[in-house]
Amino acid sequence: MKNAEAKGGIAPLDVPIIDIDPFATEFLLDPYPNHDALRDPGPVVWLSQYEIYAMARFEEVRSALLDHETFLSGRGVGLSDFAKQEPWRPPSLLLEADPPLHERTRAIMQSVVSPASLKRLEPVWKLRAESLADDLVTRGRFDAVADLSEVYPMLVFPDAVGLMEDGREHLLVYAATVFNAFGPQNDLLAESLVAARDAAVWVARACKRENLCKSGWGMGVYEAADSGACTPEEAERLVRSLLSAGVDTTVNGIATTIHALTQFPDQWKKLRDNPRLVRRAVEESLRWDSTVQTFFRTTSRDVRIGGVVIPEHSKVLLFLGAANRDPRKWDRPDAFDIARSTSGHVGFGAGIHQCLGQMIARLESQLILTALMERCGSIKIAGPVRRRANNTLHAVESLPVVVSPSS
Ligand code: QZP
Repeated sequence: MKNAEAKGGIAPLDVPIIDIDPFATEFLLDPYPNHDALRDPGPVVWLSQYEIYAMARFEEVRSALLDHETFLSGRGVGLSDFAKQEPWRPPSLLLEADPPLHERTRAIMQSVVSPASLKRLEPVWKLRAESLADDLVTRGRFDAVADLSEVYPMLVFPDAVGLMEDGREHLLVYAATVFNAFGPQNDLLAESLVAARDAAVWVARACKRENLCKSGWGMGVYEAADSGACTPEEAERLVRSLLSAGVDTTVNGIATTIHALTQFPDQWKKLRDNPRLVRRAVEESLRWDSTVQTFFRTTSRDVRIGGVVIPEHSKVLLFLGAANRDPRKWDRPDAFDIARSTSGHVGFGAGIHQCLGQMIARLESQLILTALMERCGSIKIAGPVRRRANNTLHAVESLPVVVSPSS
């Protein structure tokens, strides 16, 4: 048994048993060849390596996400069951919480990260996207990760939160650990925890009221505490959520969108012919290669799915990335098609925990992609594409490209 943490028990009789390890490096680098083996045997499968249940079909994944009373988040959304094991950091009051706590914290965050605040930020974010795209097109050849997807979110998001300037480079190291920690205690997590020691200290400091500037989202959370919506300690933890969730996700989402467009040049052309498709391109990228590939829930009761009863207190692994390519739901699921309807995709999750920052993610992605496509006639892969293994994110490490200026 690989996991000391899940202790799901012996294999149930009525569930297809799969011995694939979805947290093995080869799987993490390229999950797609394995998805049929997870989806086809049935709506629920048993992963023998971790002794847990899993679901990879669209219908069941989406239904589980919508049923937050049966599929709990409060015992952690990773493999580790907080009821049995101490979490690596104090639990998130948002992600790793159930109602009624979650209702209160979610409302606070939604009032802070508001559409109005995004509208105010948009003009500056647009200028920064345009100036970065100007530089990149002048260079002609660049790495769409190191020079673009890791750069643009860092040019806009930390300022919007109101973070101190010094040490912002810790954000990506910290987030990589947050996402590795949803998986098992494998080498990836162990190495990540060591690498992130300084980053965790920095993040803790950055979340303090005295280190946030007056007019950012971070201070907005403390002001909610001032008006009685939460305690100052809760505010600090909620600011940590912004730092945990807000950078690595968009970094990899933007890289993936560019990766997709380089692999499907007809779609790049279609986008340039009709720039209004940029919204759809971003959404289709999330469906086609979901940044967040997996998440867990814990059952609050015995629940019947298909012919299977998952017992109460079971960890269940949800394959968002597999659901988003389920042929039972999507026509030509493996085709990246920016004109298709992606309605219902679970790339941002679904239900009460659906991505709080999705409007931020969309805005960043759309602005940088628009700036790029306005300036580049073509964009082509110009070297080896490297993936970065992460227990949750389908991450890109290097994406060398060459662009031609638009004529
Ligand atoms: C990470 C937190 C895709 C999500 C799991 C990203 C995420 C959301 C929230 C937090 C962390 O609240 O710390």
